[in-house]
Amino acid sequence: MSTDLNRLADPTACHDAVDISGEPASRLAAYFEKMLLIRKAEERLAIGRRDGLIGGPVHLGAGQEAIAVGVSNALRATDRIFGAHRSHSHLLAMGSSLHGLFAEVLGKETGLSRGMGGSMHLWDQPRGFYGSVPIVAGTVSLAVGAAMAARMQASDDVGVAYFGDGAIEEGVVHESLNLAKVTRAPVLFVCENNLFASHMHISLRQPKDSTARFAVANDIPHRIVDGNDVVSVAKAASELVTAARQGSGPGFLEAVTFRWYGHVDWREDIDVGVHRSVDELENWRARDPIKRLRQAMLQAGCWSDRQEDDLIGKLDQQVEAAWEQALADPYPDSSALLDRVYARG
Ligand SMILES: Cc1ncc(C[n+]2csc(CCOP(=O)(O)OP(=O)(O)O)c2C)c(N)n1
Ligand SMILES: [Mg+2]
Repeated sequence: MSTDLNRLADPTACHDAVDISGEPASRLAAYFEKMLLIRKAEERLAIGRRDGLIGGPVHLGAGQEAIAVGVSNALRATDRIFGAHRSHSHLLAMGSSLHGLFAEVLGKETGLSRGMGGSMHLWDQPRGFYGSVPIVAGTVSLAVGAAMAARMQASDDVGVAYFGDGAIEEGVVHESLNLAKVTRAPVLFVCENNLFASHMHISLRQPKDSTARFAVANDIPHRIVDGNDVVSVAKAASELVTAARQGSGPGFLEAVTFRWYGHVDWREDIDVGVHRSVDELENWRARDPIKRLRQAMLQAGCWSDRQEDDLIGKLDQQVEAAWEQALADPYPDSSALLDRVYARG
């Protein structure tokens, strides 16, 4: 397990095109489009924050798109998905509206949480996204509860908890793993191990760099994958989700990746601390999940520059239209400030 993790965490390794053998071209094109859409949305938000148009902090996930897109391939709108502070990708990968996300981040009435939540309080239950909160690990136990509820309701829906390598240091994650196992809750734990919690590298916080060892400790089946390889992520997620739907209990996916921006907002190096160097970042940029899929598709002859130009044109237009609309939308009325916060007598 450790050797595998070390290889995946090495920024100079795993630069090759992803292995797409046996994958239908239509599915690959869909992965590509979703990852590119998420990348462009994150870049748009980065610029909006830089230019002072966004009032609150944004935690951007550029570089990590393959995880949400690969995992979501195994999910459906009736599943119960929970995220955290860096969850734009989790939401968009389920097909949420760009406009709803942008409007929320801008604090507009038309936002997914009616402008009351911002980037870290996202919600889109009709698409399976039950919510995200900034409290690190705060939603992990909720995903277990939602999974238990799904089973009591005799459905084969699953709970999903996305969290980071930093969240694994919260006690509630260990309680959640334990409870999920003993109750055989149909939940997928997805640890996006980007090797950092804020500015601290995992080697300064943990005796070992794998988070999946806590799944082993709880006798939960796990996979450790290259989080910048959408096909590997999708295959592993599909196996674990299928088993959970069939009643085998929880699964744990550790996807190793890296975020391109700093911990929060648009600067790459705002929180560069120990162990995060410009060289390392450049190596991780070269491991771009979108570029590696593109390379494989071009080599296999199932993608062309022309198709890509058309797609880029379409997505740029979508992103700009959603952003302009969100900017023009109204803020909530101040009389609504306490609605949905405190019960009214
Ligand atoms: C309970 C709690 N403790 C501390 C924080 C401050 N905080 C916000 S994000 C973060 C780091 C989280 O790292 P990780 O889980 O690896 O997620 P990543 O930011 O890498 O995506 C911390 C310590 C918080 N929001 N909640
Ligand atoms: Mg992290």
